[in-house]
Amino acid sequence: MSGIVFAGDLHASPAIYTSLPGMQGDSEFALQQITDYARQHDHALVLLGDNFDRRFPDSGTLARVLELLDGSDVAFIQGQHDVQPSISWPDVSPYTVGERVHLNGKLIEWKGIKLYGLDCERSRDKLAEKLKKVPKDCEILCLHQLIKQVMGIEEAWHLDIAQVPEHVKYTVLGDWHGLPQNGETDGRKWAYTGSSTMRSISEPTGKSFLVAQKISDQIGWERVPLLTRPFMLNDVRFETELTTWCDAINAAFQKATKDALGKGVPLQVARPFVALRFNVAIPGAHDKIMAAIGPSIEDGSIHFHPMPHRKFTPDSPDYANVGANVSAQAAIDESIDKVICPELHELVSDLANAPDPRVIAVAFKHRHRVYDSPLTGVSSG
Ligand SMILES: [Mn+2]
Repeated sequence: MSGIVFAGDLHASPAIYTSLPGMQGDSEFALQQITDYARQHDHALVLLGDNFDRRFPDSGTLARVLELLDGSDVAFIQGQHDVQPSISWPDVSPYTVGERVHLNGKLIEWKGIKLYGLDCERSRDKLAEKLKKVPKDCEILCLHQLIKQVMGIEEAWHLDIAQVPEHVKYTVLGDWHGLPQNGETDGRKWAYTGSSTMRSISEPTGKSFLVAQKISDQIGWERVPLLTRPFMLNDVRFETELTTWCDAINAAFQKATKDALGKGVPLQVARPFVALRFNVAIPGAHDKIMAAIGPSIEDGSIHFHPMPHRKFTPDSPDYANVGANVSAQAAIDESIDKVICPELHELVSDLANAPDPRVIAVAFKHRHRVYDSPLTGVSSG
């Protein structure tokens, strides 16, 4: 049974990070997997915006994307990254094989499913107006928006999903790069695909796309994982940890590369992205790291992103030598700044060190007149 593949935030571009121009091929490999899957299953494809990383993509990226899309029926909306007021990028090829539909304000029926879409709209008022015009028979609405139900913070969202007309069965959205999310709000079902490639170190590394199929008048959904570049993020706070990391990193990244190649990831994308957050107070940290992995960076076996941790300043070199068996007090000193938060530091230290922490809690409550706490039955006296 053929259906529709929905993929979001491809951000097609040669390289992901400007600081690592040699790390290439991630978005192309993601699109390759998506279009291969669509063709193998005779699915149509919907791209949910930010299909290109820039409003003016480089010609090589544009050519490769058009080549990969060729042969599939593709509908798309535009995100804030790739929006063009006149002709949109997936539309520029005059030799397209397969249908190509810019879904902004259009209703189409593919694979028995009625789809409607809107380009990214950052004005809440304008978006609300546009949503009123969603046709009555639209089954899946495609948007590129951050919704209230996921963002939480008032300033961060553009759409309350409750604004989507009730007759819409499903809303599928791009724009959210975080963990895939879906839910139901006031009877409206919605889902984010999540981004197809990593754009920031803070994103989750697992990527996926969604597939909708209509079976006996019901739309069923499936989430399909994408293969991605191995990502290795480590934290090194003490000298002993750095030594361990330096001893183990080469074997670890070689295994990650081998595993990725075994799953069918091309060599260019199988080379791990290694990020290391390390304490700058560790003596000779940079030299030790480079002695361990310098040659592997040099020959392109890994892409290295150093993250010197400046919270630990050289004025406090003792942190580097606390060792692996760190005491509770040392951990507290490290996590809570004694100068900035003296009261919190004192409370947590007292709680950790007291034979009976309840005594500290009671004393604290009295001192701060927190008499109505629901936590205990301690009398305010
Ligand atoms: Mn995006």
